[in-house]
Amino acid sequence: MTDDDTRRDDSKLTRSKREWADKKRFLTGRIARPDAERLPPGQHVVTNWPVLDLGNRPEVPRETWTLTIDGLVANPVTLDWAGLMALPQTRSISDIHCVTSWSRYDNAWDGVATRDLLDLVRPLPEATAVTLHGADRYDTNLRIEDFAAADALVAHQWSGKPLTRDHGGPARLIVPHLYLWKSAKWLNRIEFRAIEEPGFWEVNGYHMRGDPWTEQRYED
Ligand SMILES: Nc1nc2c(c(=O)[nH]1)N[C@H]1C(S)=C(S)[C@@H](COP(=O)(O)O)O[C@H]1N2
Ligand SMILES: [Mo]
Repeated sequence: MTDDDTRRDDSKLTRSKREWADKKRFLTGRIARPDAERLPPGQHVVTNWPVLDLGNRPEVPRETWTLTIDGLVANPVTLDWAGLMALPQTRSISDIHCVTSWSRYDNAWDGVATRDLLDLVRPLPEATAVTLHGADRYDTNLRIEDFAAADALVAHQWSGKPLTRDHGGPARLIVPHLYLWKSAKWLNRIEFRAIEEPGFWEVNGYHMRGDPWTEQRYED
């Protein structure tokens, strides 16, 4: 990357951040946590990476993969693989917390930050939520400010290698600050909505938001 490129990226990021600050949107109120408080309540650390899903793991080749971003946005798009790769690429290291009680530290993700996707599609003012759709017909809901978290991304690599089919490759969502069921695998559609509609697990009793720090596991 040349100095010119660096400057251009910085100014673009600065511009987006200023716009969000102006709109007072996407403020998640997260604070940095000391290492001793790294593990949310009721969780234990694993070093393997369990596979969890509905059992139907679709084979989606990169050649035919698409991601549609539509609903309440000014500029709906359907990206193919080249289109995803042409967007700014982000590396982000984060912990995973699964509602079934395991956490896995220091996962290195490469992909496209959800903030860069927001810049591209420009949600309309009435958009307050997104539904994420997987190619296995799974879906899950997020508030727009959770989707827009600084470390959330559409990930296509884990530990520097292409994301495997079992873990949702070629591309999945990663929203590190919520339980992992929010992170849709085999992601093929992001739908912006005015009203937050519960997804697959949310209809089946899981919490609408899923914050591990306050143990939002199931709705009462
Ligand atoms: N498309 C899709 N995404 C999904 C699921 C699924 O069944 N289908 N399961 C969710 C659940 S419940 C969990 S715990 C995580 C598991 O991700 P992993 O298999 O990579 O650990 O994926 C989430 N994303
Ligand atoms: Mo899960």
